Amino acid sequence: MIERRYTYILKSFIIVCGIAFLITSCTSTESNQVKRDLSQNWLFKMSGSEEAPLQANVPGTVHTDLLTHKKINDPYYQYTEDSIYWIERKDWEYTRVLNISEEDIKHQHVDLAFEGLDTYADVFVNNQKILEADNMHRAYKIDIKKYVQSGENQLKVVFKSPSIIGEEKIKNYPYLLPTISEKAPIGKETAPYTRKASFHYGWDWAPRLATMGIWRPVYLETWDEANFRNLHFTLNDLNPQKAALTAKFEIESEVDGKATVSISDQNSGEKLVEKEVTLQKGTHEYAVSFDVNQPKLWWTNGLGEPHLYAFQGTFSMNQKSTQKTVDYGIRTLKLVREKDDYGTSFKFQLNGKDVFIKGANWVPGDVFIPSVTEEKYKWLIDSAKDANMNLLRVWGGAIYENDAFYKFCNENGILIWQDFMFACMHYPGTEEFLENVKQEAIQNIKRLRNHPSIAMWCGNNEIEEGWKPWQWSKKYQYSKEDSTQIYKDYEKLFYKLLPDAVKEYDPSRDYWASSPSAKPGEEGVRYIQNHTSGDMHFWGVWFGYIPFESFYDNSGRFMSEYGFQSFPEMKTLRTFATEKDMEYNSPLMTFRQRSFPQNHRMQEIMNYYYKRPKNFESFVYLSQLNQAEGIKKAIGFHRLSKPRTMGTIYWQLNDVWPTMSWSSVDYYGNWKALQYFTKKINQDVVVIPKQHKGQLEVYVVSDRLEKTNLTFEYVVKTLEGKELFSDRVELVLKENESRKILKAEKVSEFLSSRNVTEKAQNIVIEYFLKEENKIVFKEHHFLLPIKELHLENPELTMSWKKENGIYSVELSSKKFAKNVALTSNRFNGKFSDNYFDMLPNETKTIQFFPLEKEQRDYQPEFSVQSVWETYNEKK
Ligand code: BMA
Repeated sequence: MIERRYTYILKSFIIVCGIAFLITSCTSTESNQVKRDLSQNWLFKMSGSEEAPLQANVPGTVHTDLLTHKKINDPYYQYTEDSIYWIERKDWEYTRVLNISEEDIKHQHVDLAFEGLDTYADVFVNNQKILEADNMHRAYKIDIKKYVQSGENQLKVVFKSPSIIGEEKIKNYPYLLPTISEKAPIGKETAPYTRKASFHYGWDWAPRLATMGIWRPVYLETWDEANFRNLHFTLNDLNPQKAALTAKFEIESEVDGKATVSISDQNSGEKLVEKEVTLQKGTHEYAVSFDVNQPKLWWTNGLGEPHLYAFQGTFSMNQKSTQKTVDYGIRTLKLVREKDDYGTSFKFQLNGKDVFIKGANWVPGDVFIPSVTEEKYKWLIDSAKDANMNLLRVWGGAIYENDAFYKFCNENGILIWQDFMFACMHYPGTEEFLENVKQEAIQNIKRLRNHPSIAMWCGNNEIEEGWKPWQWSKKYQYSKEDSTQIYKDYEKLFYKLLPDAVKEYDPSRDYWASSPSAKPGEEGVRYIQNHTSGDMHFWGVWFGYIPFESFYDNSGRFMSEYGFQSFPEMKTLRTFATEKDMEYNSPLMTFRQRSFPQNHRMQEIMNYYYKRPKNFESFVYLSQLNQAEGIKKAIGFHRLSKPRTMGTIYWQLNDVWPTMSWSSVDYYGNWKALQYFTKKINQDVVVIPKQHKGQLEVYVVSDRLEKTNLTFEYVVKTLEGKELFSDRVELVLKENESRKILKAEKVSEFLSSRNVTEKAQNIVIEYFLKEENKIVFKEHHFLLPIKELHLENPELTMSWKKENGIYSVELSSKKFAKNVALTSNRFNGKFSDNYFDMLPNETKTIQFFPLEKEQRDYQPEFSVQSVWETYNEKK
């Protein structure tokens, strides 16, 4: 008995120190709250099935559990998606034995906690129902003390079909709610009624795989007298000498009594403050203020170090203590919307400085969210950082992300535009629905508000846009009354409930009702996105059949979405397609494409700029290059348009499954051409040529917060490498400046005024920025579409070696080579550079970084191509 007890205390001690809480050290005092992870030993089966239950993974999903037992084919392979639709029409049971010790039962509280249940889940302890969960975005905690006894107890979670329940809800609602993107006919679109990641019902980049499961950790927590529920830091005042902060301890207490709260800095070991507090029965907050001297600030990627303090809060009562540690960044951040020469600004000010935002929209790393490993989060956020981004937008049709996501963003200086989980549809306005959403909002605000990376909260994605410009009211033929009611319900949620929750639980952060919108709160005009106010989604280039140059006519104050699709590389395609599927418009590739302009759209725009590719492999390469060139034009134009435009985030960084899409990093983590182009165009000082409507302008742009001395140099050359003209200008750029440096009313005049008689087909202009005689930026510019250039066989050669665990690939070209691209044929990963031009007789060494470390000992295989090979057979 004594031995058992000792093992138990030891186990608890280890768990408290390591697993669930973010505790970085333990004091010698006992903890009042003991957590026990319950992710092991689960079994699952279809409800009503006679078959023996099978081992399940928790956190996990029904689909991935079925796959593990080979009960279904790979959901991402070919057409499997449709053949496994039946899974979401069934109910599923997850069970495990819950061992409760004599010691557990002695505690005043035995809480069963689910951090996430997807979605309609009835939870039973010893066959007594203790919970009916109906919101994937909420955590649930229930005191089960009265339902358990010492020894073995039965825990069961029954997941009910989200679409069958959804269809019931449709029947019970007075009218259909408008929605787009769900893969279901009108009348069967259930997403608006269910608080589940909307993209699970199908989206224009996602399959319909409406899974179920215990998708986040589950644990047991025993405690007595008092529970340290939440710790919240706020910054009250900041100057170079001192940051004045308040820490609020949320304590649930059974008793009135004395307790101590303290804050220490885990990095320096210094105790910053300690205070005795008088606890009152119930759940209350206890505040303690403290200062940090000579504070080190948190800065975004590119502007400085994202310094993090490890503040540990300790709550002690009756010789027992509980700790929580928070990685906290000291910074001020606000969204500035004030009248200016162009309308109303939309810019983020970090530590008092205007920051030009460069980033992308983020979707989950997998349809089956529990499958996203920490390594995958890290890889993707490192990819954002490497591409010189400083913001990701957590888009509203998916999930409030996992803690790992925020942690990596904090550490890498990546800001987050955090949507609430509402996108492209209207929602019920019932009391019940609103109360559910209120709890969801409060919980998620409280979970996320300490992260320095979170820049602001946004109510929804594209609902204001849907209501007016997309004319949902007409599409669903609502009566005047229903239409009025739907919009009233919209306002209740996005102009009252959510902003009130932000005001109460995270008052220092800004709230923006909908992305895009122009003037939230101003009756009558708020929904129309425009160029003078608010944020803007510009989709003309993909949906509107217009070329990339139209980005130049469509920039607003902050570009929060725009994009163009490409295919992922062949290695990725081969994971879901067979050789006979390898055509851009084959039945499989058409099935896979969920956006209405279809794969043809890629081909069509590609034809403006490139010669017809000789085969599918060349098409895939060109699709990526074409996407990269197009989005580069957009980013470049947004950047040179500062201070009118103060942010550019394209759609989308990553993928939820292997497919063709707007992403710049594919499902397996391989960088597409766009990611390499983004890395370059996002550098802090750049040259941006803009050639539009026959006119040429060249800009130098700096995102630095200090004055910069640069030399701008340009060289006009033939493709054979002969210099025809060169010039240079010394520059002193102000902080955050965009300066026009060259201009030609007519592109042809650019050459003639420099006495260049060579034909534009044979011309490349090289732009350089030099700082202290070092090249800090280099760019090629062609005056004609690439298909009109006089390219010759570059005779590329390649060899590779491995030294000290690093792969380097050596490349050489005999002639000018346009957009030389390396592909790793076996291993996923990224190169130090890719899709670059090579001058005649140039050699270049490129490194390859495989994604999975354990693959380092295998032999990779690389291949290389450039534009010339897309329409010529190699000789
Ligand atoms: C945006 C997003 C998504 C969508 C994407 C591509 O507007 O908000 O809803 O997937 O466009 O169409």
